[in-house]
Amino acid sequence: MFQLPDLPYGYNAFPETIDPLTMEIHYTKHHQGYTDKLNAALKEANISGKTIEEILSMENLPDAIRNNGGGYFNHSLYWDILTPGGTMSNSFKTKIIEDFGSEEAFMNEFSEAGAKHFGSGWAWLVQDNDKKLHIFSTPNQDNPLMKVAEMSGTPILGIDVWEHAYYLKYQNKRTEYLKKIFKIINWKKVEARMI
Ligand code: MN3
Repeated sequence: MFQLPDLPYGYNAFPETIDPLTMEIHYTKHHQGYTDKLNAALKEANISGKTIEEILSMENLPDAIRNNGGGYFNHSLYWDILTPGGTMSNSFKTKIIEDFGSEEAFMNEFSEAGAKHFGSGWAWLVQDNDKKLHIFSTPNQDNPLMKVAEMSGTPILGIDVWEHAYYLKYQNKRTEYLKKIFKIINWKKVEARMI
């Protein structure tokens, strides 16, 4: 059984970026819903004793596990890598410059991946087996651990671009949400997820 992870902060942790009502609904309804439905789908499929990473990287995932397991993992990552006023370490900045040219180019490419993604989905920063970082987006609750993803690897940063993540505060302005959320990324945690 998977449990909804505790939020590392209160609903009012970043009111300038994520309004408390959006965070509360997103966490207590959406994330909780994916968690409950994942547990039900795993029971149905007789799967137990595996980590969420092991489950999501299986071949031919049933839709209910793909969607709800993705929702469970993706939101757990999302809440974990936010913090008020995060800054990048020099070593992480160096890695970003090495793989994207500059910090600005990285931010632009990431924002564009999120902004241009059609419909619901996620924007990702992923590390491949050669330790190089890549940016891409996935539809719905898919993620880079899944065989269906256009590129697989270790997800180290994931940003939710479903409308439920930003619509109350930003309405249709997804780009504004992406710009603001970059100011509350916990870069130390992102860096710690690198392989
Ligand atoms: Mn969401």
